[in-house]
Amino acid sequence: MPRRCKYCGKPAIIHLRYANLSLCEEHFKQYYENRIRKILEKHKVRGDILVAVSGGKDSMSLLYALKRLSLMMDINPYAFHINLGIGEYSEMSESIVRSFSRDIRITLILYNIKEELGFTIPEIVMSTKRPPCAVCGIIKRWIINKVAYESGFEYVATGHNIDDASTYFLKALMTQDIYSILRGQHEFLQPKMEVRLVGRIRPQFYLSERENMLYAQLNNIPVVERPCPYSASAPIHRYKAAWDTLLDINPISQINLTRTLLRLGRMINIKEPELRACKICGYPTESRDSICAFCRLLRKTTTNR
Ligand code: Q46
Ligand code: ZN
Ligand code: ZN
Repeated sequence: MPRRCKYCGKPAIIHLRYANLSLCEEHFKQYYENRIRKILEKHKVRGDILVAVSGGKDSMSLLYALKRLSLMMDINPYAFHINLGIGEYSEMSESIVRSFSRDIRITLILYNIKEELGFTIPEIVMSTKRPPCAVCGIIKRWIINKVAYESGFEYVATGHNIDDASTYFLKALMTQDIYSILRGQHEFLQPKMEVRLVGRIRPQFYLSERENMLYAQLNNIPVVERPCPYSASAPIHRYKAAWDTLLDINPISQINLTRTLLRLGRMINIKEPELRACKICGYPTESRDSICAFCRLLRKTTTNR
């Protein structure tokens, strides 16, 4: 027998096994936006929020949901996109983010790394010989924090989902990376403006890629169809694939693993690393020699040119 929506009895378009919940289109959209709203309310995030938008389904759905929520909450989302210089993938991403932000009337801040830093991601990868996604992650984190800080934002929202958080933990468990397990992945990180560190909120932390994709489809949100050419080689994607089997056995296993390890992290409560100002860029770093990972990468790129 076809499943029916728990709230109105109409034919369901999705069954969320982790919650044993069937929903029609209207109630799924409501459920999705409510989950985002609750995370913002829980952490008292309000006012201007810089939303890091890559053009993928997670961040584009986040931007749209925040725009809708801004009609009923005291939040004001701005879109932020970084053109990473990864060939056609970056050109398509920028164009989709540009047109979507314009369509839903959200101010877009654009950052082109070739123009601002003088190098594209492929160029930095070539000269440093480091794994592309590790390079890209360091560069993006630094840029997002710097632009948010200099533009006066207290919070940045990113499109991390439960697949990302649980895979981070799974990989850390499989590689005995105890420090990453205890440090965790969090739905919220407090701003520390005194050390130029902007707060982070991940409103889709407990939503899955599948839910984000469905929300995007139901709202006709455009997304970049082409994957980043580096994504297939990233080890994290291979760990992600392992969840298909585990979720089949236990549909709430991703959420449970994430919650368990976060709880463990709180119980053990490791000392927060001391942050120092990087002596090159002035942004915070944990590094003892006071040179942040971003400046180290850029220095290596310039030297190896
Ligand atoms: S853009 Fe950058 Fe991703 Fe491409 S290089 Fe890797 S991290 S896969 S989200
Ligand atoms: Zn319904
Ligand atoms: Zn630096």
